[in-house]
Amino acid sequence: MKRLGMGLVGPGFIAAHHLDAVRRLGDVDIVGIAGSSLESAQARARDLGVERAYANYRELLADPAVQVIHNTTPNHLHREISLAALQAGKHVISDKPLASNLEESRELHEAARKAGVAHVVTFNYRGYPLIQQARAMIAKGKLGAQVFVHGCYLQDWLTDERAYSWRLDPKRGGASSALGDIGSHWCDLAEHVTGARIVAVLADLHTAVPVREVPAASPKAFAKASKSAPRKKIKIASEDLASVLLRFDNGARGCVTIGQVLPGHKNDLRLEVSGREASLAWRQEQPNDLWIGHHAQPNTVLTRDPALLDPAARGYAHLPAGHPEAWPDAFRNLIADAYAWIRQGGAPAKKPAALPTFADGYRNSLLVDAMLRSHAAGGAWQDVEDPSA
Ligand code: SOE
Repeated sequence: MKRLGMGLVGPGFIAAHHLDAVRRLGDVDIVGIAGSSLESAQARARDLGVERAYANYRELLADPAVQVIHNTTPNHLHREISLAALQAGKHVISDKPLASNLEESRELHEAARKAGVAHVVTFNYRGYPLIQQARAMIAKGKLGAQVFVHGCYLQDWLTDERAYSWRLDPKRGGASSALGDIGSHWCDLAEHVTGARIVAVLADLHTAVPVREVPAASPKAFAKASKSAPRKKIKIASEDLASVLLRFDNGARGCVTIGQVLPGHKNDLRLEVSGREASLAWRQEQPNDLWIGHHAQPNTVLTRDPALLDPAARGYAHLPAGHPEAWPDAFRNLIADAYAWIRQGGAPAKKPAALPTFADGYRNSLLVDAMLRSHAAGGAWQDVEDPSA
């Protein structure tokens, strides 16, 4: 098979995982990485074992050896870089959220549609085998009519007031903070698994840590606050906590809690769907188990075992039962689907069913926007705009 060439823009925590996933594919060359300067790109390239460094993303786009761009920059740079990559005819894999706000997201979605290339957003939690199992079971009607969809996405890495991230700065993080960073994952997963759409939301947003002592340099996600770094106090207006009620187009009701200041919760994404016949519950920190709840018979736990999975989910499990698969494996599954689509030229009809695109990224921005509007309206129900309706 002809090898493909990829290049990456962006220095953060997630860049290493993009490269790791690509290396595991075995048939894609990592051509190089671009940064905000040649020096920073060279330092990062050395750390990550990448041969070539580019002073900026334009040089990377100009390299004919690169067919695929991974955009792992902070949110405020997504629009400019992804647009330029699409215009250069490159396939694009962008981190979530797709862009800083709804307007930029719409623009990227439209540009991707016209570009005729593959366009992917890293809603990577779709890549778990038991998420695909839950989706397949629901599609086959195993739960009966859906009644309630609930869950949370809770983290604690912003608990300490000395912790800071560009995500809290609206100029770099965009219109929302916790909602865009991790609420986006939960909403995407809830719609992907249920096959239903959220049509209305009622949101209560809150900033539990309204003043932070900001270090001179912005740390990466999950980095511990250093005691000695010079700091200044700044006011924070972005939400670090959110409670949202949901209405789905199939009549189901729902609720979700999002927070990044909740001690003890590391990467605690949970999703539960209850129907009239059965319930399913899945937890990101124990991703190899799917709980199946019943009313009139004993509950069960389906442990990830390729032999027991629905055919639609089996391809996402790579090890026999009892050999846990986790976050990097789910991420790799998403990247494998992305490259399968890229090898088909990004033809819409050839997209793997589980793969999230710029259309899903735009859809997600519509949801987050409705939550921001609901909070701004004092907690009133807001419809989620549906451009296809
Ligand atoms: C930080 O909150 C973060 O790294 C998110 O940005 C990722 O999308 C999530 O997968 C893990 O947490």
